This record gives sequence, C-alpha cells and structure tokens, in this order.
Amino acid sequence: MRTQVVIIGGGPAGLLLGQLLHRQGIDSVLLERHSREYVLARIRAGVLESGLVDLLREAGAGERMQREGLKHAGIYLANSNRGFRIDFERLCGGSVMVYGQTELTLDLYQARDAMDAAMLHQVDQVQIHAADTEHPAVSFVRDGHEQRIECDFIAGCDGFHGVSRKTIPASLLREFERVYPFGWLGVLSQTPPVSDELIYASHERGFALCSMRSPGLSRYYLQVALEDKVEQWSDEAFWNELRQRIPHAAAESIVTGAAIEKSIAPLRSFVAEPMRWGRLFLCGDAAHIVPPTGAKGLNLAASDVYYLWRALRQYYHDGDEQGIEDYSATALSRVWKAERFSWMMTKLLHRFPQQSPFDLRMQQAELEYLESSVAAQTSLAENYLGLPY
Ligand code: FAS
Ligand code: PHB
Repeated sequence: MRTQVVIIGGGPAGLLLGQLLHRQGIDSVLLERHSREYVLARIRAGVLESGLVDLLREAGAGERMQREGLKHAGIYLANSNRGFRIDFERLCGGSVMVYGQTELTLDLYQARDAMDAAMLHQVDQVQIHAADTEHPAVSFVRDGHEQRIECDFIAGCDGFHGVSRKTIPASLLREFERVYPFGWLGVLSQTPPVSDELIYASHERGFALCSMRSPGLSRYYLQVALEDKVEQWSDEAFWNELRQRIPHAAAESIVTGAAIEKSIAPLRSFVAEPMRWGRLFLCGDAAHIVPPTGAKGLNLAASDVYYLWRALRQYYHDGDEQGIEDYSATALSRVWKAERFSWMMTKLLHRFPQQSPFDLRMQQAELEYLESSVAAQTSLAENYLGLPY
C-alpha cells in the first residue's frame, strides 16, 4: 500500500489534519489503535479558540458546532467564594466557543466518512520506518495480518503515550516536564449549568471549575489529591465539596444530579523538542501536554495541525520545503507561550502542598491585581482567547 501522508492517531489532531489535507487533494491513511466507539467515549476538552473554530469550518466539519456550540464572551474567576468577570469582548473584542471535544471528534469522523478516506481502527504494533530518509514507511498489525504503507510523510498524532515521539532518537530529543502534585476529578451531569459562563474558583480547600457542554449538560472539576481514587468520591461528596469552593450565589443555586461520567486526570506540563525528525512530524499531545487550567490542550493540537497542513500544502502544491523546515520552530514558539499561560493559571488558582504563607500572599495579591487591573485582565484575556497562529 502507498499514500502521501500516514497519520498515526485518530483523535482530534489526526482527524483534523486528515480532513484539511483531503480538501487540498492530498491523500492520507489514518491509523487508530482503538475502536471508534472507544475514542468517542472519551470526555476531554470543552473550550475552542477561534483558530480551531475557523479550521473546523475550513475542514468542512463546523456546521453542527456552529449550530450547537455556545459562544462565550467572558469567564469568571473567583477568589475565596467571591467572583469577578474577565470580559473578553470589552478587553480584546473576542470570544471562545464552548463545544465538547467528543462532539468535535464525532463531527470529524463523519466528515472523514463522507470523503470515503482510509481510516483503519484497532491497529496494533505500529512501527515507523526510515523516517529520516525520503522513503519512510509505517508497518502495523490488524486482524492478525502485518501490513506496511510506503509514504512521503508521517504525522505523529498519537498522543502522549503514542509511538511517534518514542521513534525520535533519544540523542536528538529534549524533554521538559513538570508534574503537578494534584489531579482533577471531573464530573459530567445532565443538569443545567450553574452559570452562563465558566467559573474558575481559587479556594483554600482547593481549585474548582464550573463548565458545561450544553444548556442541559454540565461539566465540573475539583482539584483532588494525587492519591485520591474516583471510587472515594460519591456524587454527594462531590457536590458538597464543590459548593464550598465556588461563589456563594452559585453554591446556593446549583442544580445537582447523578454523575454520568466521573474520572480523575493527572496534571502535567510537558514539551518534547524538536517536533520533527526527517519526514516524521509530531502534532498535539504527542509533542506536548498542558494542565487543563488554561483550556489549551486541544487548541494547541489545532495550531500544530494548521502549521503542518500549511507546510504540506506548500510542498505538494509549490514544491517548496520551507514550511517543512520551519514547522518545529514555528509550532514550538506558540506551544511554549501556551505552556506558560497554562502553568501560570495553574499556579495562580490551585493550592500546592507545602505552600508557604508568602506563597499564599502572592496568590492573593495576583488575584486582587487581576480583579483591579484592566492591563492584567487584558493579558489574561488575550491568552485565554488564543494567541495568533
Ligand atoms: P489524543 O490523545 O486525543 O489522540 C491520540 C490518538 O492516538 C488516540 O485516539 C489514541 O488511541 C491514538 N493512538 C495512540 N497510540 C497509538 C498508536 N501506537 N497507533 C495508533 N493510534 C494510537 N484539553 C483541554 O483543552 N481541556 C480539557 O479539559 C482537557 N481535559 C483532558 C482530560 C484528559 C483525561 C486528557 C487525557 C486530556 C485532556 N485534555 C484537555 C487534553 C486533550 O483534549 C488533548 O489536548 C487532545 O485530546 C489532544 O488531541 P490529540 O493530539 O489528537 O491526542
Ligand atoms: C471543560 O469544559 O472540560 C473545560 C473547560 C475549560 C478548562 C478545562 C476544561 O480550562
């Protein structure tokens, strides 16, 4: 078998890239380790930057998002049960789209089905060959049979635990990491959201986030200890703790209900450099991870895909390799700024074990400065909305 681009990973990065390439007449084969049902059962991100919204439209997969997505022109920050609003519209003239990653992934799957493009699920033992030559290839096992695809390029969109990053020789790879000493316990409930916009709450008991997926589907998070197990958290315990951490008005009005999904995610900041080795390119979580406090994970996958799509279009349409040469440095420049913002938001809003009294005063001063300063709020707003591609 032969194709122009092999895409490893059928999450948002791989699916979006495949769709954009197709619309430029560039063929791809997409390999996914799990079944479609498994991929679509994952509850992940919820906030789309305008750059991702535009890319979904460009990919011909933005119609349902346009219809069902919720346009948000601000967020609330809360400091010890007292909230204040960051007005994106007034400060930066922008907004974000609240639309679940699960729905976005489904839309991209359906778009790929419509273009009748090759997408192979439940592939095992994926291996990358000769990525540092002009004739790379990918082999894999499916239904017990080994197969091999010759190609021009390989897009490693296979997430943090994928095979792509591990294929780059360790002598060439530099990894940067910070693991946080807590996790996020997430709950999805078929209840009306407690607020019209997201609430990021800093509290002495720990961080809390009130988010949503639709007018009837809410998503909430609590900072929990790393050793916590999801079985320890009954629905009642979750709601009682959330009420204590969010602004009093929200705590009094929140509609609670059964958790239809409950999980604990660890938090880390991670970047691998470079994001390219020969004809292998890393995109999305395969190259970097952010703590979800800045809502950047999915959105960084989108900007990586944009840069790689642009580079491959330049190569195939104009025979120009400049975009390919520039890909890693261009993508990393935006990645590191989003890493900084995500780390800053996490440091600002969470309680860390062994935090000194001075550290706590710094957090309080930062939150009070944010509440009182248009300049500080403008900086937060432009990062949350998403820095330019
Ligand atoms: P993904 O991990 O989504 O997709 C990679 C795909 O590659 C997977 O489908 C995997 O099965 C497949 N794969 C892996 N190895 C393979 C192999 N060897 N062969 C073939 N396929 C292989 N971001 C936010 O912005 N906000 C959030 O609230 C948020 N919450 C998150 C919660 C959790 C538990 C996790 C893990 C991440 C969360 N993220 C969040 C980040 C998340 O949204 C990612 O940034 C986003 O999924 C990145 O997309 P991809 O790069 O496509 O990686
Ligand atoms: C979500 O809705 O899942 C969500 C929203 C914003 C974040 C993190 C998660 O910063």
